[in-house]
Amino acid sequence: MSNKHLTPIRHILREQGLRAPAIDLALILDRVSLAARRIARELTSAALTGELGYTGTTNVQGEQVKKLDTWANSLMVELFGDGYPVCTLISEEMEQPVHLEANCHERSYAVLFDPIDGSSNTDVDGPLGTIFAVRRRAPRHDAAPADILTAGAEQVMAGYVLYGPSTMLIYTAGAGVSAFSLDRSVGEFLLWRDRIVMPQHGSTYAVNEANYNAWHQGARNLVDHLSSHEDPKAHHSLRYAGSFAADFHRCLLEGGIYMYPSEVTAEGKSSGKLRMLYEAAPMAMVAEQARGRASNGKSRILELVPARIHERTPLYIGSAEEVALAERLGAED
Ligand code: P6P
Repeated sequence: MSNKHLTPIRHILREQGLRAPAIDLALILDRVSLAARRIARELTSAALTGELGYTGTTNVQGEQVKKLDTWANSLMVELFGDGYPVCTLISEEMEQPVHLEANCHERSYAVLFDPIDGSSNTDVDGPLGTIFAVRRRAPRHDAAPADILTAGAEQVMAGYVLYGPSTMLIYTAGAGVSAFSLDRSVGEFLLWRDRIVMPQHGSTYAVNEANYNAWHQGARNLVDHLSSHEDPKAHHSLRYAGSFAADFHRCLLEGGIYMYPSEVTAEGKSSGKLRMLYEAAPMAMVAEQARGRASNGKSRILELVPARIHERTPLYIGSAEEVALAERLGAED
């Protein structure tokens, strides 16, 4: 059977070894796919429709909110509003979860997402992403997210959309990583790569080096090592897109590492920037399903249990060798 006509829905319905019933995941992936196509269309016309720029508000993260952040978040809430079997939505743009009691059934799910990843790129036509995770809700749950605050290993599906020269949708449901490219002529995502395996090492690293002086010494040692010309085999080039989805996509296909080290304050405290539930954990599932790794500098991301829905973490993610090097050099010490 030819793969070139496989859409995400047809693809997941063929998958074996999933972590939840295929029909449930297909219904959810259908909504994610539709959101991605609507966002892709909006991004291409935003400059002409006045949808660029800021709303003038700040989100729960304390970040200035772009018009496209708000628009994309509202779209996701709307699409999942009648989105059985999803009853709970958690977003970077919403302080509290949205709970849709009417969608609570024997099998209910939460979708956790960053609707527009890389917002600093919206007004300069840079790459952007949407990152999503799917977790199954406990049998007897209510609006409180206690049963969602578990290790990332509990995710049943995760992935991201990359809005670049093309629009790509990448997902995993525990049976490997698959990538779909949007055929704009028919408005469908079609299978591009199946069972993607991340190279064990790469030749690029992605980090905002402007924060170098605020990092732990271990993170500085790591970047000094990767950027050193002493050992040509160890040397990596810096590629930093300002969008986690874009930088991670390069690691997935060509190897390498993306990192966002914690920054140490004057009081000696440190915390990361990336949010665990809807940035680090979903991408960690994709990375591990492609034989890559994801760490907070000390521990496997998918073993960490967040205490709050917007909890942040330091992050080192990508090829197994580079992430192991980050841990070996004590990046967060
Ligand atoms: P900085 C976007 O807000 C994001 O979460 C990632 O997509 C991106 O890699 C990072 O933050 C950019 O942060 O501090 O380098 O602008």
